[in-house]
Amino acid sequence: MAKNIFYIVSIFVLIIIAGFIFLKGGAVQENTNIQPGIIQGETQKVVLSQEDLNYKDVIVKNGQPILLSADGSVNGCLRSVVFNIEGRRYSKYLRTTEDTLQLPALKKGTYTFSCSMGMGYGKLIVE
Ligand SMILES: [Cu+2]
Repeated sequence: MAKNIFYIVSIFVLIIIAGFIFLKGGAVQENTNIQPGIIQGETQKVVLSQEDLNYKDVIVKNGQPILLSADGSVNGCLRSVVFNIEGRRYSKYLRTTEDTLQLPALKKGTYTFSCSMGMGYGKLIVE
C-alpha cells in the first residue's frame, strides 16, 4: 500500500515538473518577438564588397546579430564603415578582410551606411 502511494506521489511530482517545463518553454517561445538592439540567435556573417564608388547592397535576416567584414574589392576609405542605427553609432576601420564589425540583431527594414567620410554609401537590407 505504501508503495502505491509512493508511485502516485512520484507520478504527480513528474507531471508537475513536466508541466512547469512545458509552461516555461511556452513563455520562452513567446519572447522570440524580434526587438531591435537585442542580441539573440546565431550571429550571421556578412561580407561587404564594393561596386563603383559605393558598397554593394547586402541582405541579412532579422533578429540575428551581424558580424560584418569587407572583402578585397573594398578600397581606401570605404574600408572604414559607419552605421547609425537607432541613435547608436557603429563604426570600424576594416583594415584587412579578417577585421570585423559587430552589429546587433535588427528588425526588418533598410539601413543605410557609409564610409567614414560620407563618400561611399551602401544599403543593409534586413528581411
Ligand atoms: Cu570615403
